[in-house]
Amino acid sequence: MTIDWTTIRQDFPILHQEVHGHPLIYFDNAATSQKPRHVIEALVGYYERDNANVHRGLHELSGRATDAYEESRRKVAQYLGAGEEEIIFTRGTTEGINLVAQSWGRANIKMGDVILVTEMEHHSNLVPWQMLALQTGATLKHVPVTDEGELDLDQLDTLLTEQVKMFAFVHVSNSLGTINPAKELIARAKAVGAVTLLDGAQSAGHMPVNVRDLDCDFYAFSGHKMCAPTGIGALYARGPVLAEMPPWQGGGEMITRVQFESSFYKEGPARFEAGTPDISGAIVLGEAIDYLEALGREHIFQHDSELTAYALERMAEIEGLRIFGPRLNRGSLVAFALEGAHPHDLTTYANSFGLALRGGHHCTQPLMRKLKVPSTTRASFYFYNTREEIDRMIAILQAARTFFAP
Ligand code: C6P
Repeated sequence: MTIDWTTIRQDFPILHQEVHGHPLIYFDNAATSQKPRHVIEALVGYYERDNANVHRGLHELSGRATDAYEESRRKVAQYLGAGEEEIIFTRGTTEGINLVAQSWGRANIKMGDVILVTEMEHHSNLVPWQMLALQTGATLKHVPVTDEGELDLDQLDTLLTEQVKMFAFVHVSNSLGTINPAKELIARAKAVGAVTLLDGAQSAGHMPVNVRDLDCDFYAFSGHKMCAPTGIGALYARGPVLAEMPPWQGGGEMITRVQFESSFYKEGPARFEAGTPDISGAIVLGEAIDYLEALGREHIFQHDSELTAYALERMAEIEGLRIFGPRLNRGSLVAFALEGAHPHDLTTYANSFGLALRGGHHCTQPLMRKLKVPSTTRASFYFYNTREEIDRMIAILQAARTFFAP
């Protein structure tokens, strides 16, 4: 199947505008992706036709909203190769990981246990485990990152002991682009009896992901990084693990019977979806999945990889530009530093030419310390970006080199 990516670009109304007198180049896709018309119209259509609360009313609209909400759960399950009873709707990756830490974690982690993460984790996959370690007396350890920006797998044998009860790590690093060998790491964790959580924030919308094949216990992702709105995401929890998890938030819809003294909880995902959920978000996440599936994640991955390889090749032409992360086998983002330019100043400079980059620590402060930089500038791509946009970025960075020359 040959995809005409320039036609696909027409599906994204926001991309066709000028910023500061220049055509917008949106290279901040790792922070959030843009939304195709199909998704925007589905959101409007839901509010114009079907809006009602789910699982509550016995009227027509409530029935429609409930059916669409549950249909979307089936789509997420299929997208990840999971069962629909294993998919919990969340606000996004951050909430999914906090749910696991506070529900599974408080029930299973005790004093003396080890929670293992890596040095390249986003704060979302670090702070919730720090909180759990403080609550339980467990110890938090991390797998170091090599100078090439990959996990130091030689250290893993020493770190992965039988004390490790949870190994939580990022699938694709948002600061380095590294694609971690998830399947191998999960197998090694299982061999010592550890439960595994994969932070899928940067992988879910960019590559084929099958949780059964990966064999992880948990996989968390955010809809807004894969063409859906902000405020919705999902957590995959392996059936037998989910069945043993206590609720973490109490309220409506997660109970079967409530008395003053105590309550009885529902089974399955409903136990973890207290209160009115983001109904429209969940439904539209299903629409975004349809959109991505029609393109094919293997095609998206291939296109994004070619763009990234081209960006790396062209960026090598710029003197004084340091690129972070591995050369090969990386996700569709490039973080860099330009000699003499603070990342925030460089990002502001780029913005004056309509180029949206991200400058900052990208919520990976421990990694920044390892790299010995306060922050970096990052360009992150998605399937609607073009080589021509990369050429324009190169011209802007070349001009920046002169502008910021020490
Ligand atoms: N990274 C970035 O610009 P939420 O905020 O819950 O949707 O996703 C959090 C998150 C977790 N893990 C990884 C690997 C991530 O990249 C992110 C979000 C954004 O890189 C915002 S800091």
